[in-house]
Amino acid sequence: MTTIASTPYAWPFDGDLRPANTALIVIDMQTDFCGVGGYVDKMGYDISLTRKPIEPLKALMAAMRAKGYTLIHTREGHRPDLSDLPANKRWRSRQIGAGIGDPGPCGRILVRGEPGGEIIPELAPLPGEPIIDKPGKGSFCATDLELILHTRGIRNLVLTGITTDVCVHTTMREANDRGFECVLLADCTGATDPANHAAALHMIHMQGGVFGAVSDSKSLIEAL
Ligand code: C5J
Repeated sequence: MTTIASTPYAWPFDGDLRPANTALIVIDMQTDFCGVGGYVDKMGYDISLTRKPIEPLKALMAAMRAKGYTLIHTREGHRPDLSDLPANKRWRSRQIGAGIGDPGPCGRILVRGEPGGEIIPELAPLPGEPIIDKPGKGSFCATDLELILHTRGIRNLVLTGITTDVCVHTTMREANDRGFECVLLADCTGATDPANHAAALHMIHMQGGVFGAVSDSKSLIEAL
């Protein structure tokens, strides 16, 4: 029986935490979301907030790799022909001066294969670690993530990356509805607005852990 220090309950609920049934999901640690000249920077948000998780994530990824856990990375982005970009998503991004598909300092904004779409070198995936390219906020929508998790026998998910209130939360909700047991690590996530980060963590605590639990990298590494 292994659980980690987490709230509102000790995670995972049944104490069955093993490398064979648990994956670390690292969401959208791309230049577009935390690099100079990327999408978030172009929108005028403070990228120091979305860069906060980098150092804790480095340590966590090393610890989980050393213990044989599965690591899965995601990237938000669109096909170069933009055939998977809804018109309203493009229109809204243009309202804030960072039109998806338009040229920017890191190549076409939020387009697959462009420099801005790459995962930052500090957190680069190792060969063999799956990378999920997703067109939306959730990592399950229009991807093969669920199939990969089932194929590997994974049922516990450790959720990290950016942004807490958007892609990380959407993925946690999607995963919870599919029966996965989820924990979000507060120090390994970040949002473009600190109040939204705090609210996203608070929401998880409702209803006995409405989408799962909240912990931090230190607690998980200790338990490993
Ligand atoms: C957003 C994300 N915020 N990775 N994407 O558009 O959270």
